[in-house]
Amino acid sequence: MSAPLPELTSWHADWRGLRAAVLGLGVTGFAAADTLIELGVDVLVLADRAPAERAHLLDVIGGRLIEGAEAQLARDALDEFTPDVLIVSPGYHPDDPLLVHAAARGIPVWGDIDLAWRLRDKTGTPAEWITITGTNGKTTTARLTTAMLQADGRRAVACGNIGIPVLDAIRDPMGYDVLVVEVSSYQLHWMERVSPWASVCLNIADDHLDWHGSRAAYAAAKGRVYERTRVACVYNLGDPATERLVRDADVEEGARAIGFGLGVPGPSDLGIVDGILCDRAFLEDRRSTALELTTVAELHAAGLSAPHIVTNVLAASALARSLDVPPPVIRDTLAAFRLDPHRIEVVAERDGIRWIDDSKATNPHAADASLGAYESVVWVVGGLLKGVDLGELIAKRAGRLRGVVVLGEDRAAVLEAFARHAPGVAVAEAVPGETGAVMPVVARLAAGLARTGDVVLLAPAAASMDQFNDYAHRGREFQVAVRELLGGAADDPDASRPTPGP
Ligand code: UMA
Repeated sequence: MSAPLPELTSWHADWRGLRAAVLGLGVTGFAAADTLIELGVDVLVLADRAPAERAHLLDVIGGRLIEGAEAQLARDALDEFTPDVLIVSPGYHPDDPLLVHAAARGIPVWGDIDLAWRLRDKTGTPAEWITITGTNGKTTTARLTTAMLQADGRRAVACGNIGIPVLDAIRDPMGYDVLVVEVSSYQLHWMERVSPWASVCLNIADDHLDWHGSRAAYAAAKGRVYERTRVACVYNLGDPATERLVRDADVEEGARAIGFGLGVPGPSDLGIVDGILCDRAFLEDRRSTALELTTVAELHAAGLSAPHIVTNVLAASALARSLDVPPPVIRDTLAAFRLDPHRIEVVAERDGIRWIDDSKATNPHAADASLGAYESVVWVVGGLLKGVDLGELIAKRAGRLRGVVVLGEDRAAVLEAFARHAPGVAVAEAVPGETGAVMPVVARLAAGLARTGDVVLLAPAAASMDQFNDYAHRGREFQVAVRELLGGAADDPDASRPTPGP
């Protein structure tokens, strides 16, 4: 018999003999099963579909698997197994029949992040956690924060929704000083124990409404990032909803609210004064002085000067400053930092037309930030809309649009939205060619619409899985099509990065 559930709050507790069901065999499910088996727990994995390689590995390490979409079968397996606890992968909807069944049986459900929090003392002194969420910019902010901490000599790793399960990070034999945890709204839904050093919700806009059911439920999930924060709740001065979430959160005594924004910072904020990024939060005399972090000109040179990226830089700086990373280290880190591919990546410039791949803009909020960085745009938009309406965004940005190329499965809805909200804008529909490839069609249509001085911007405001494997695949196909259309080498794209607005 293991220790009772409430006592299982340490790697070194007695987990042996516990019975745990794990839902899902993706990245998370496998990490959970592997961890629990290492602790001597009896593990049963349930998944509608299980990748063959992971299923094999699970078998090798001694886990059992029930695979299949047959709900009754899964329920019977669960009943027979009589688990003490169920660990759920983030992709499962809370209304999933198995979760409902488990709830009816009174089986406690834990998310993988909470399980990792319980086990964080494996290698001795646990790492401090920084938690990062928001509709957009999570990954960039997590990478920036991690780079700043590493440059200051800390052992830090970005993990969580970024692709490395936190359960893998806490099991690293060398141990870490800081875990920079990117958390999705799905993971936040199940998060009840984590007590981070610092936390941030970068922004909130409509996304994943099909999963959460409503805007309010989505915002509530995001707000959980601030719960139990110990030192700094970092929020976006340009997005009042994030400040409300801080105010509503139950934080530890002494935790401070730290704002960031593109304007002049007040005391306790980070912001910009005359092109200089300043910290007025983490210094003794914050009433009358400020610390210089870097300049907008230096960010421009590093390709980090689009307004939404500058806000990510400010958020990451706040998180790093909460852990005392010195301003010169932040400055040097930013100068050397490069964004991941498919994030406002300049693909080519020809005849005064810039072609930009922001395939990572998978929702209207991200596309809005991208559109806002350019004056005259041929916008490549569409894909899987995930229950989100583009009307508001189209109406807001119609004045910047030279033309539009619409792609994706949900084309009809997008075309209809343009007809209603931007009737004067030229719209072309990209129907896949005979080979099934859509991006060559997109590139041709966009070239037909663009004029000198324009930007052709792939910022689809939608998910990619209707026509591509993921956003990276979509971006790659776009880049290949653009280069083929323009025929070989394009001009030096480095000279043409966007500059931030006011
Ligand atoms: N499964 C089912 N039925 C379901 C759902 C899942 O059988 O209804 C099973 C299958 O076995 C499948 C597995 O669960 O193979 C997949 O589980 P999952 O969807 O929870 O995904 P993981 O592979 O565990 O990856 C998850 C995150 N994915 C999602 O939340 C959808 C990854 O974020 C994250 O990197 C990883 O955990 C480690 O923390 C990806 C993501 O797309 C990048 N996130 C969304 C986003 O950023 O918008 C939220």
